[in-house]
Amino acid sequence: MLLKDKKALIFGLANNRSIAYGIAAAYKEHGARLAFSWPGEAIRKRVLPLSEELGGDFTFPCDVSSDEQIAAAVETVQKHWGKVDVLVHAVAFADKEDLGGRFIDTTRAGYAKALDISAFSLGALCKAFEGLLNDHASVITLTYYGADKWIANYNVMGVAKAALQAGVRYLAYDLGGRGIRVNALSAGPLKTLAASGISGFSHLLKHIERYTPLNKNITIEEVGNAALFLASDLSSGMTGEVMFVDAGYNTSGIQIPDAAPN
Ligand code: NAD
Ligand code: 0WE
Repeated sequence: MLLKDKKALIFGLANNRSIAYGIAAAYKEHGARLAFSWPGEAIRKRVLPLSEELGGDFTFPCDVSSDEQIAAAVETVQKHWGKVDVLVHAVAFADKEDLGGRFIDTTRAGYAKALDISAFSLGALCKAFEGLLNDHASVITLTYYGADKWIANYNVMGVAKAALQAGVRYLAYDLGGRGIRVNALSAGPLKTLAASGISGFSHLLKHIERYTPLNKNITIEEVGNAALFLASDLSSGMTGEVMFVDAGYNTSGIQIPDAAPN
């Protein structure tokens, strides 16, 4: 029981394939209490039964692009729980047309929206919930390798993830005084809602299976277990870090199709 009676706020649950679902399931297994946000009515309908299934204490509205909704969420969480031990940020969004074609064609509005929802929101949540976070609380966000290297079609999301990862380091410094830790998990590609309709996604999955040291794609359970480590005191010496759960893909240099098998 790594999180017995710890209160974990989860932003970014959409369905049972969500990374947030894998994380919540791992936390529940280790005794945590859970609460889930939803950004609008459509997702609320999906989140309610999932929260029920995972034994969540309550759900609450929170579109992270709204200061008012973030402020209202703080009120709600304060009312239900008072304090928070773990905050999981598993939220990203870019307009569909900005996840294909040339990065150079990203509009000012599209760029601002992607960076607002996917990167600025982490700091906004940290600031809003700072007063509710217990000493030694843990904040965890999700990122992707497209922050570090160009990946075809990831485009403005890569720029948003680079900003998110830099933000993790600054937030870790800001919040470190009370022992609050802020870390990111860089997950390999997963077929979630956020990956649906991305052109070339199946190709990406096949490529990973062929070229990662582990010759496989990762699962949301594996991300959940890494997020469990980051939420627990097992990781008390780590903050500002970006940790990979990618079957080793990021450690590779050039890939050769018919090289000797490992
Ligand atoms: P998902 O679609 O299940 O989750 C994305 C969540 O973001 C959804 O719950 C959605 O409601 C929420 N969201 C979008 N706009 C929002 C807003 N304005 N306010 C509040 N919530 C909003 O997909 P996922 O793959 O589980 O994504 C979770 C995180 O993991 C994202 O940050 C994503 O970038 C990251 N990630 C995904 C992969 C992958 O391949 N799927 C890989 C690495 C990192
Ligand atoms: O971070 C992501 C995806 C985030 C995402 C997905 C969508 C799809 C639906 C953000 N905004 C939207 N907007 C929508 O309208 N991933 C890491 C998954 C992903 O997305 C890709 C990838 C991978 C991997 C896009 C292109 C190439 C690879």
